[in-house]
Amino acid sequence: MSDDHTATAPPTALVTIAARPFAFTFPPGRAALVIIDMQRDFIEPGGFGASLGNDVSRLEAAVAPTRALLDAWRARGWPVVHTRESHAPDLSDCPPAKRTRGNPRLRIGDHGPMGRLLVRGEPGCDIVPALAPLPGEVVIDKPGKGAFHATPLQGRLTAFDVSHLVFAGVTTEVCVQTTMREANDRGYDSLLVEEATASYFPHFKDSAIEMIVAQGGIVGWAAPLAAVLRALPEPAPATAPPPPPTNVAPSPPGR
Ligand code: TIU
Repeated sequence: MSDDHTATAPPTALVTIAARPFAFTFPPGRAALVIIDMQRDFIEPGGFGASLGNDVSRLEAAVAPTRALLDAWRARGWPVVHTRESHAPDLSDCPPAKRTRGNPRLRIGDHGPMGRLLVRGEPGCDIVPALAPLPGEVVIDKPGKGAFHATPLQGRLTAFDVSHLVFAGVTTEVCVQTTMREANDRGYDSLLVEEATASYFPHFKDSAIEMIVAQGGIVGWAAPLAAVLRALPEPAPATAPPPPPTNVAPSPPGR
């Protein structure tokens, strides 16, 4: 037995995050990081969020913490899912009730400074550069607020053999909370990382987190970023290059 209590835990040990309302525990690799709608249309001026009259500068604070999570998941080779709230160019997947509600400056599909609002392929629909998906990462285009509605998300999670979801993204009380509720009803345990989510209304963010963790985690868990990062096992070392063959004599110097 070793006396070295700082030794790295074996890779099969459960990950245990100090969270509310109690510890969030998952087998390594079986928690997907789900990043909700970190799109220019919500975070930058001139997009969909601004068209609704919101102060979009409030969302920027979630970008760097989300990047820290993304780096941590990528370093461990764990599953990452990005979502985009988006519609087909002909808006065939946008219910009229969604497009016509209220009195925004611009509606979904209208032309703004970053292209047509919330339309796939337009610059505003892209994920912000700091969080751009890497080739091979799952990107789910979702016509609703929830990421399970009318998307292949559940099948992709099943293919990853995922049992737990760790959430980041915007906005806390709209697309993040809706997706966490959908996930809860589908049997996933979900954790929201507090600094990695934001709302145009800070008190809505706080209230949404309280709603999620209340009643013994009626929807899920919440934890600060530091508690998540602290709990993760060390990433596996990069695969070393193969050693040089030993049965070949080295060339003499000067040849
Ligand atoms: N308006 C608002 O707060 N959110 C959305 O419309 N979509 C997402 O939350 N992604």
